[in-house]
Amino acid sequence: MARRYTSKLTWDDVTPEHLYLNRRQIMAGTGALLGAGLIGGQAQAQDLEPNTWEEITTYNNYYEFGTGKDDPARNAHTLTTSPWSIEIDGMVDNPGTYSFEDIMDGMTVEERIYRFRCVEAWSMVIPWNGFELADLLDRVGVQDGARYVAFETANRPDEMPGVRVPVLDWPYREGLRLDEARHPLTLMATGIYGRDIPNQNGAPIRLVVPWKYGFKSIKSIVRITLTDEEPFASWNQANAREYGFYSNVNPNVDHPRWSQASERRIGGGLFARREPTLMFNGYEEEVASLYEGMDLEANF
Ligand SMILES: Nc1nc2c(c(=O)[nH]1)N[C@H]1C(S)=C(S)[C@@H](COP(=O)(O)O)O[C@H]1N2
Ligand SMILES: [Mo]
Repeated sequence: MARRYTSKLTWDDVTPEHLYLNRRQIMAGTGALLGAGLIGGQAQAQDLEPNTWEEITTYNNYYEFGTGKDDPARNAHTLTTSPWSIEIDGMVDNPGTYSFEDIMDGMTVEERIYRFRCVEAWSMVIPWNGFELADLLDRVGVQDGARYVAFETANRPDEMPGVRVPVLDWPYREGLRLDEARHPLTLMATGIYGRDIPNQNGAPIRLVVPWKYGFKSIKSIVRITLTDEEPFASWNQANAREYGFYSNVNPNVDHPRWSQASERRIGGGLFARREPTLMFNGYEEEVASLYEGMDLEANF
């Protein structure tokens, strides 16, 4: 069901220009790409071939609906996503409970094809529809002194069979530093392939932070809090040795139990392949400056 804010932009209109150029280069044929320096571009272009709707919506992590990859697609239909509202509180000028419709009103919804990298070393490419989180933060007015943004997922035992099991300390919560939250790549997603986001992917609204491992991209958000303290983050709290607060994709820092140097692209059948994992999931040019001077092995 299309909503009135659904964008009519095409992929080429919104894909970051250097990625778009890589797409064009590969379509022009591989012969011209064999010079050193363009090989990386070629790999990036291949990475941006989107996964199918079927793959994106049937292979999920959403522990509120079970821990199996196929559990969310089977179980998440019980989640009521309309009406929906988000409580925005903490260090903001205009705290309050905002309906989904209020939030969407006047927002510029774009289509963005992002690489997605799960900490479990699989990946997809997903065409999201969404707006920049920075636009929402500007609307509510972030107060001086705020340094972090905390997010919370709905916690509904009646609708979410998974929260009756203490796999995590529910509700699912995540956090970003304010500059990460304000980065133009950070999206509040409401759609996939131009359709409303399906429940298993985090309906009606979820975060997408493409340079971080998938678990930072929290689903079905009901609360956003501006704070001056590092927020509670579910996986970090569950196992701080394995999951850091930052969780930036980094092929040089292994998970204690497996390598992060490569990833398995979901789908593709006969063409299924492992690909090298890129620093910051391929968004290094855009986001590396956020972490200048930080030890990324200590702050993983
Ligand atoms: N509320 C909530 N958000 C969540 C999760 C979850 O279990 N609960 N799983 C995370 C993990 S580990 C991943 S890999 C992504 C998966 O997003 P997708 O199913 O849309 O691909 O969602 C993230 N957001
Ligand atoms: Mo994940």
